[in-house]
Amino acid sequence: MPFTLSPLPYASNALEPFFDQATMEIHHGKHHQAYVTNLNAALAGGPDAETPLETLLGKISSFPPAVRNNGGGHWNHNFFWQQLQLNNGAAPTGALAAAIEADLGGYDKLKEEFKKAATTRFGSGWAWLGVKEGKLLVCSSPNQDNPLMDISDCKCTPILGIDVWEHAYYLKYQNRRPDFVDAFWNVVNWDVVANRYAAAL
Ligand code: MN3
Repeated sequence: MPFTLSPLPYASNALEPFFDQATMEIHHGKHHQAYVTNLNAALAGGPDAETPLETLLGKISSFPPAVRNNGGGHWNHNFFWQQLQLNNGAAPTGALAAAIEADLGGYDKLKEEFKKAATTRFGSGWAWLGVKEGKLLVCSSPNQDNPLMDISDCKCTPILGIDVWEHAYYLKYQNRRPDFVDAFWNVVNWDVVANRYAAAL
């Protein structure tokens, strides 16, 4: 079984009150675990059971939907957990802040564009902040697709992502996806995002 669920890098109540403990525990322990279990089942016995996940995503068009959905689900959730930390409303700083200003018109514009991408994604999916040819961009993808997939229409190196599946917010925010997106800015670990940005350049 090559793929495993890593523990959250903080306590499940560490992001209260913005991301509630019950949602975090179900989201990580049940939803993310299911992607891992189903990805391993989909690859079991085949030639790609040991292939690195990012390699699979880069040629995902050659795999059945179970690999696309669960491989995307596993990668996306790892990416999501790692970038979260209670930040007391802090804004990005340094080179990342300068790039947000230059490429997107500032942090308020980033929040506006990101919210638009997250709330207009019909059904389930993700919104992303990514780097393409040295510039920041905002986009979204359906289901568990992501910008690393060869089939993606928002191909880039993602540095920040939000899960807008109802399972990510329904217990606390019910149908209010826009409120969940607003709350998200209180739990972004900007050091992680800045490091991803530097690595993407
Ligand atoms: Mn999810």
